[in-house]
Amino acid sequence: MFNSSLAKNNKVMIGDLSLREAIYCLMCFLSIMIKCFYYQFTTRLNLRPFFSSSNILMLTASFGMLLVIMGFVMLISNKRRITAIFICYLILTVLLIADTNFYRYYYGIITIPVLFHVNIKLLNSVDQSIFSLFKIKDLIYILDIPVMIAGLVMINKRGVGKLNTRKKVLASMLSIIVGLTALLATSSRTDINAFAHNSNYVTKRLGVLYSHVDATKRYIENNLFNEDGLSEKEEQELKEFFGSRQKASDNYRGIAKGKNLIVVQIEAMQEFVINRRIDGREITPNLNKLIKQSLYFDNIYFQVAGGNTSDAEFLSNTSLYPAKEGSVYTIYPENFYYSLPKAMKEQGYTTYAMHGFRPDFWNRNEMYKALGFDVFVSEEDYEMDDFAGWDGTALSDSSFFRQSLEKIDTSKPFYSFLVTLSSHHPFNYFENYDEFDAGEFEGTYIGNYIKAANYADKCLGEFIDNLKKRGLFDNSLLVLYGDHSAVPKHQADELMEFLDISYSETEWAKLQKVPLIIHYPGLRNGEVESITGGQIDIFPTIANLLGFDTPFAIGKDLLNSKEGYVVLRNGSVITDRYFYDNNVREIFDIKSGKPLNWKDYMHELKGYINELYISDTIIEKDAFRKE
Ligand code: GP9
Ligand code: MN
Repeated sequence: MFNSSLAKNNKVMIGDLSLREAIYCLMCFLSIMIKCFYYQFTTRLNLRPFFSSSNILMLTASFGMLLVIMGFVMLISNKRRITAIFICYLILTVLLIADTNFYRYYYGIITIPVLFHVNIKLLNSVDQSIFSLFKIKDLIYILDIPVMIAGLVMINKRGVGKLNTRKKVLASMLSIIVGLTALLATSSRTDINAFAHNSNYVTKRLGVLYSHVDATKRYIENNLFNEDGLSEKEEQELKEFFGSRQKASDNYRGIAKGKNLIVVQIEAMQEFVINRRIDGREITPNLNKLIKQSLYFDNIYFQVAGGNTSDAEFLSNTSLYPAKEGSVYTIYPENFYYSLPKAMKEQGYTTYAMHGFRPDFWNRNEMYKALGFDVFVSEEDYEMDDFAGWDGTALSDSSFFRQSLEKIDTSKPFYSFLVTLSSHHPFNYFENYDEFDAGEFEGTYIGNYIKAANYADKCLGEFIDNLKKRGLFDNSLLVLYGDHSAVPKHQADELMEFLDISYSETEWAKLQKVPLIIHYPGLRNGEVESITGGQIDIFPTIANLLGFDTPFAIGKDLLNSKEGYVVLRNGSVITDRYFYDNNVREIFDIKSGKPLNWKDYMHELKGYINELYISDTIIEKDAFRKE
């Protein structure tokens, strides 16, 4: 279509398109290609050298995707064609901006399940967090918009070339066929399904545009074409899975039987701040003190996905994995779950979920019912008398802990699940907090985080003192853990500098840990247990200490397991021996970081990753529901 050049009505023509129109299409095309390229590298999904074979594969697939999209636009009427191209360019630009910010916080692309909570999650309370992720260099996304608008106005004024229907269909088909060929050629070289499906792997290999298509395809397959209810095969698989679980020993069984259970999930508390000092000052003096009197697990990974805080709550209260995409709290609040609160209730405990924020956030009001909590104490029940963290309007952890203890009926056995909030990303609130001096890191992202962690630690100290005053400290099983990361990957350099280590994927993976502290008199208090585990192991570990079984937990009892391992939601696996990175399908020695031959571990890995499949089946098919 671009082969002959002649003048018609004072316009330079290329075939039947005006030269201006052709240049405009090309500019839109190139602009989106550059933005896609920028996305892949700013998210660190793709790494230098820019034109390595895997990056060329990704670029070819992105090129193919754009040709397919353009092919469809070509079919639009002559009058509207150029406007349609502009709209298409604009939608893709907005999508890429949204994808970039979303990725920096959630490590994934925006998918249909994610859109389920877009109204609450992205547009309301976390505005501050989301905008803080925008970087000056991201202006690359919008700088050309005025030029494109000017071009659109000019071309529309001067008139466009007229393609007859036959030529339009031909041009469209040509574009689609070339695009699909490029896509097929690249996707056939990418084994998307090997092991757990991982959207980031698809994004890395075939580009962000194609990964949206892939995610939507999967969503439709899973939701429209999947039969409801368990198939016989799936039922058998679940039976085999749960039937084959065996404990290695029976240590500490029932040591805290009949005692209260207090679980605190600490916002963004990562393991690396524990026992760390800046110029001699402890970042978390109260937690460090508690650790000396407790059993401390220092090798516990967070396993959250699109549901972030709510996923951590789900992991520790059900010992299932969070949903593949989006938040299980938002998508599956009507399922039947075997849960920690239900198990406690069966034993006569009153169960409380406590969080000083809006009850509808993360759909907690619905989900806490499904998990079986008797009482949900939310922002509506607290007196909003003190504020700290986030955007300055959230109830402070200090007030939250103080008021929470007043709301628990301690005359009867209880399980209280407390979820803190003050140390929430982006931590700017603590920039001027002068109770902790972050030294050379003052004013930096890490410095602000450390101050937030120090504030959270101070409130935890007050809480523990209060428990002691009320005689609850030695009379309760106390469990504390962090919910998820505080430092997104795009800030990895700052963290590495702070910790004085050099970056590698294995080192980064090893930093994705949260502290897990268990306190009860008679435990191995003062000891550090380094078995590899995750938040999914919290429920079975607690159950053992309280003296009951968890026949439907996927996690393991950390006090009675031989080998440590954790499966992350993206299909990566970390064990006491190695790190399998499912984003690149490579395996490394956990200590030295040296590459290993992953084929030697294939069988073992398949067994671990099967847990994701089992959990997804349970959740997607509501498999525990009896009726
Ligand atoms: C809000 C809080 C924050 O209630 O739990 O959630 P997050 O943004 O960390 O997922
Ligand atoms: Mn959180």
